Amino acid sequence: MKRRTFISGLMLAAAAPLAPFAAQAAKKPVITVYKTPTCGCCHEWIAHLRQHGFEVVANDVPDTSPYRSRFGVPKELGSCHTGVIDGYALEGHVPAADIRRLLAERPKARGLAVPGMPVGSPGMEVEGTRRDAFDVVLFTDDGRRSVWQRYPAKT
Ligand SMILES: [Cu+2]
Repeated sequence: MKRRTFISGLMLAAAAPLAPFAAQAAKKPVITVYKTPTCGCCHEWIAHLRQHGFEVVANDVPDTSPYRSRFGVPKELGSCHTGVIDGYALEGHVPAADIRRLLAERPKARGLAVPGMPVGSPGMEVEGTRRDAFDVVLFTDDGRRSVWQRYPAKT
């Protein structure tokens, strides 16, 4: 009898802190995106993010460059759209997996960028065309850059 009470007490203690975690897991991380209304590949990138469990709030703007400045994305890392999640900037066609890792590891950085618009990056797939090699770049406010993830060309 005594042992039984002890065990159920333990189970209660274990179950209690799980509740807020479950609530957090059910809440999808939200990415706010700034793009131009005519950008088709931006739209495809957003679809990729949604497929991979992100919630996306998309804003059509006449020009995305003010948002790059606002979120600290260097000009030379620029692409066709700018997103932001939890204070991190996301520039261009950054794969969902790399954003997940960013949120898990939380490096001291301004954000991630896939400069330009590499063919074969998420949202830039062209049917019948191979993927170009591209890097996801981690960048900081003080100008440091490092390769967060390397994607080799794929035939
Ligand atoms: Cu694009």
